[in-house]
Amino acid sequence: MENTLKRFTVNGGFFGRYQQLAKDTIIPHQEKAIKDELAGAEKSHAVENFRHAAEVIKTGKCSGEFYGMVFQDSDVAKWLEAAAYSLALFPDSELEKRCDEVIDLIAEAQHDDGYLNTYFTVKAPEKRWTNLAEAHELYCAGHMMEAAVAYAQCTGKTKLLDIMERMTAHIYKRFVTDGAEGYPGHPEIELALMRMYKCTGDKKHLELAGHFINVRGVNPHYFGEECKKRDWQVWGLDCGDTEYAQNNAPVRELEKATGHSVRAVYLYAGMADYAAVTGDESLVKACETLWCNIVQKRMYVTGAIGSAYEGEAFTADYHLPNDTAYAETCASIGLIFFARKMLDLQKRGEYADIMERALYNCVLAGMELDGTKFFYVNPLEVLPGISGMTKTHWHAKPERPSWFVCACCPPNVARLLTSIGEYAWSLEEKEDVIYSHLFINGELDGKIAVETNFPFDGKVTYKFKQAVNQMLAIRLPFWSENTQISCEYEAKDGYAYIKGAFAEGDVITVDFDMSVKRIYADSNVSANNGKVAFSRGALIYCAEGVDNGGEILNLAVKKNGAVSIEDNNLKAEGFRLKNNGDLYSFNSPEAEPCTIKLVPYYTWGNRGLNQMRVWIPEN
Ligand code: FUB
Ligand code: ZN
Repeated sequence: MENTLKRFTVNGGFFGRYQQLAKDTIIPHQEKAIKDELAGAEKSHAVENFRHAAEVIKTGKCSGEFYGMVFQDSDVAKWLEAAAYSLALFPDSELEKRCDEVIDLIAEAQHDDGYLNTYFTVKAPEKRWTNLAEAHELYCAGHMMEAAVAYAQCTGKTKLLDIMERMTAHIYKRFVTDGAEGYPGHPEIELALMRMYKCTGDKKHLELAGHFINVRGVNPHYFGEECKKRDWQVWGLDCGDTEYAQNNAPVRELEKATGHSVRAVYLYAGMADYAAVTGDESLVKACETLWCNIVQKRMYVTGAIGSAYEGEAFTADYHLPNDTAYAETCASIGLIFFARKMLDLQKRGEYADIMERALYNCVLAGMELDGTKFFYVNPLEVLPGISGMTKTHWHAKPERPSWFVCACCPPNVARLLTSIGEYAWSLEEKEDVIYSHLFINGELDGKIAVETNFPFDGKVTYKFKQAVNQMLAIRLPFWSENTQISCEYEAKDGYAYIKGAFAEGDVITVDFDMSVKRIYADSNVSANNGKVAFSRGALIYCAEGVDNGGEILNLAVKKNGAVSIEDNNLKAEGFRLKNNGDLYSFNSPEAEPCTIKLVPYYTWGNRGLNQMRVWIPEN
């Protein structure tokens, strides 16, 4: 990982559009948001908080107030990280200057002892490190570490990295040298420290990542004990709920993905990364167990995770309600991080399959196609008048806002899209194999050009512009039951291994089977019994009211009926049930034949307030 950032250039195609959009629209939009320049949007104050903290450091006083979530700093960090990747893709001296100015401000907000956090500096200086359960100090530090690594790698500038090395040293002293008890309420720093370690080579960063992973859950009552020692709270979290906080047991003993879903997958990504670097077998086993629990029992067909608003959390195996789903965008991004780290551990196509599923469906649906509006929650069924309105469904908004009070998701999408090359390839020089996980138009090292119109077309061409001596392993996605490859290969664990050496001018053509698939859920998923979902390649489809006479609840798909493809949309034979007028009746409703139009799920909600459904009854 982290070696494809500058080595793979996305050229046009599906993600080329998204990366251009990131540069032209998403990053400027989010910069305006964190600088409170976005008219009509939720106030952020995130950059202003750093200005206030800098004033405190300079004068000991503050003329303003901290505003926002306790983790507001992380919005600035994630924006900076996305901007760093964008600068690597599209050099832009003006953007770089503005990033440098934000970094200067961050430097001014840092204490002499390395501590950095605007909430505590401005609002509660005497309360540092007293509320690990709720107050996100380690989470914010982790995000800023990730931004620092990205900024150094993309621009060569190390000022933010120096800042975060000092903050890391501060944290190391507290938790390792001085032996303070505790671990992060919201995991994130584990994966960030792994990035710090890989970037700086400083073994203390690795040791600190290992420390937080190893101590977690050894004392499952830590947050409860901490809570009793303090007289303040952020929002009154139940610190005894150890499943919510993934500290119910030492991490190697965890068997189910529980609690807050973003916290969970960030933790697992950190664990997998640490295991890949250290070769810790018991940790690998735990990661495999947790992975299987998620993808076999707790994941939506869109790659979304987290079934409940309450706690933004996983609930129980097979509990996957469609209309009340939480399915936070960040959680699917975290699942992608986890998948990518599992690929570092083991080259198994199933990890990349899930990465692809979460990316092309839940994550992309998290953003309006024009890049200026975002979903936090990504339900699989939406009914205006109920969704976003009733108490049970208020979280499941039918339309995307331009910013949020809690704005974790939008900059997370921005940093993922701008660093997509990291997820498309593994370049493992030692093993002599180049792995192609995702099918994205672009050029690797100026040596291999990938041409494709994926995800709409199943043809992918690998053209060798120079001689390549490594083996090429191309993922064989689970959805393609009949893949044609223009040369000999050996299939293993979901990859087609093609022997090098390749000469300049060599071309490999891959044709994936893009036939439409009907998907049925395990009958334990009560929400989906008797229903069908549709996919074509990586894309999951949904029905929207705007294409189907406004009303889609009364539609049913015909069993074994025809399905055709038109302009990347689907048309399925079906029925519309006639309403017989009574709430309950002894008469079975009449069914009129009709055609049901289905569009890719990631495009839903771009044409006004609208009903939407992924799982449709089948008769
Ligand atoms: O707590 C920080 C972030 O805010 C979480 O990851 C999201 O779920 C949201 O609660
Ligand atoms: Zn989020």
